[in-house]
Amino acid sequence: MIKLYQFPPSTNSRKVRIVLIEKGLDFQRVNLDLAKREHKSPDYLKIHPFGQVPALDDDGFIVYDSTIINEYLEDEYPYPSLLPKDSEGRARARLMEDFRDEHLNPHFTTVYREFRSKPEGQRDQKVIDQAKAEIIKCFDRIESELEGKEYLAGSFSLADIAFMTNFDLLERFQIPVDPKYKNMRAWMERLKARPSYAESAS
Ligand SMILES: N[C@@H](CCC(=O)N[C@@H](CS)C(=O)NCC(=O)O)C(=O)O
Repeated sequence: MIKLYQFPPSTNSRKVRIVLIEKGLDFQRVNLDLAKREHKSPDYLKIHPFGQVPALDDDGFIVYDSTIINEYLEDEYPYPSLLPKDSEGRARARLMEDFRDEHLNPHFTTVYREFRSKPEGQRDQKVIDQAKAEIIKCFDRIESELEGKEYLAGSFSLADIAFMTNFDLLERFQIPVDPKYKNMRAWMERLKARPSYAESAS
């Protein structure tokens, strides 16, 4: 039995949910409430030594960190494949996933924290605006990476899945994707139409 330790709104938890759904794997969701600091309990720290979500228990084998979990799932359950076959394509997928993890998602976390921890009126608008500007800067790279392609690494992959987890937040935080980003907008629609997008919402 696969168990996913997760916080439903966490984008990194959703990264793993989408992969499990795309691979048709049955799994049990074990929800932790970050607001109640359940991810720092002594029992959970035995599963994830840094007290973060997600973590995965596959029949007693425990692995944590969304990127490492998804690589594990790809190795252990290779069909359908979520990485290209060739080394160049695999490297490109991993580079784009890293771009989302390290250069895009942290700005969403900044905005999310302002929204979650403070009532409207007490939020630091300068911090929010700066983070939104950094998010919009990332669109140029996404747009050019998609030139002549349906997906970031050619075929649908772990790279696209990483970005899918942020689409809801673009709407929630009112960050428009300008019509000039034609490739990106078409790619977003393609990804949102996948059953795993709606099924992974929580
Ligand atoms: N690199 C890790 C990052 C995990 C992470 O930042 N998780 C957040 C939720 S999306 C979390 O657990 N935050 C609570 C904390 O760090 O105390 C991954 O991809 O799994």
